[in-house]
Amino acid sequence: MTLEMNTNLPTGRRELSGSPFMQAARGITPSRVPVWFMRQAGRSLPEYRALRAGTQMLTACATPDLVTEITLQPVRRHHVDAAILFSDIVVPLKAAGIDLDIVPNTGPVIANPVRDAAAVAAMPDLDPEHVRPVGDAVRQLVGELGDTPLIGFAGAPFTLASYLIEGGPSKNHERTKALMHTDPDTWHALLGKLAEITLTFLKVQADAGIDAMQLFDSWAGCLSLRDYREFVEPHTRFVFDGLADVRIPKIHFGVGTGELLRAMGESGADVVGVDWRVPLDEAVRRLDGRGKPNLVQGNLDPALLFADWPVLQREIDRIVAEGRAADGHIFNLGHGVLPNVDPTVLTRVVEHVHQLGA
Ligand code: 1CP
Repeated sequence: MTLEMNTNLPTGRRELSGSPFMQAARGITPSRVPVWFMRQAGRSLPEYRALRAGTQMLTACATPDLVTEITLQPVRRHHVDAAILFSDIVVPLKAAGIDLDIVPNTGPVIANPVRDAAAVAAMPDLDPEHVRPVGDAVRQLVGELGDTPLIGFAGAPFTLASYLIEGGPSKNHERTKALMHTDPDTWHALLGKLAEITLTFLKVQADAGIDAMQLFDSWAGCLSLRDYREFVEPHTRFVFDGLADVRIPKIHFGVGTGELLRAMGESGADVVGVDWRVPLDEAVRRLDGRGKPNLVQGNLDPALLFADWPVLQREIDRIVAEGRAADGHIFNLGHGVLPNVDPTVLTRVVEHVHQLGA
């Protein structure tokens, strides 16, 4: 089954009909199984560490030449089937005027966490002008990528809310869940604002020419299905609904989302990212019957990149075989590349997936 809605490309966008990534993301049998890696740019690459030396993460994200070069590095090195824009999920929050920083070895840290109705009311909106450097980087990249598609991305409202409420990375998301249940009005007001910011950020990238997009709800897997449906899904759906006219493949991903796969697959995305906990054929069973193709992305455990090659090869073979249950499979990890992985292993994974054929 093909995703007809995605074959009507807006004028001006690159066609890329021969790209295995675009084919699989549209439910068309690709010439080979496409592969890219979440966090393929970044600390696993010595050329990235050299380029980033002395430049703050958020400064790098606002410098189009740096974004372009860092985005291209893993494409040149690993011959992956897609590039992902080098940026971060907190970039639009910072650009809107929220006081935050990305602290090395920690992650995003928010100066004034958002924990009550007054703080939500005071939150700024995102003007597309605020993220102009991101659009500039996308325009530069589509000119340099040749036949390789560019994936844009954003953080989903829930995952962004967790950083804003907790003030930084969190293991248990306790303040987030407490606010959600104690003060649902404030919760929905916050997620509504974040959904607007996310939509604006993705529209800027779409207008600049990205070929696909991924909405990261990395931490949604900490929620029950009931809470996800009530407190999160309407806001995620608002984002996808707002992009309905942007006819490029939309991927939706989170970690530990086995119980949520169906709901995530009903929120407006075309492709569902799966972590390593659920085999892809089982993920397809959970998604099936939505009246649209079952398109999946994943799901090699990033820790297994540290295993011996024969072990890793068996895992790749298993995942590609299980992926054949889907109408389209994009090979990826089940979460991001870990920083101290040997990058030559990543190149070898790409070669092996490509050798396995269509
Ligand atoms: O190559 C690529 O994949 C693009 C780069 C990329 C992406 C897709 C970065 C660069 N960040 C992201 C998205 C992102 N950022 C997510 C969603 C993806 C995921 O689940 O991994 C999340 C949750 C964040 C938040 C974030 N930013 C963290 C995680 C903290 C936590 O809660 O555990 C961290 C460490 C950052 C900083 C960051 N983002 C990116 C890089 C290369 C870095 C490290 C920079 C530095 O420390 O200087």
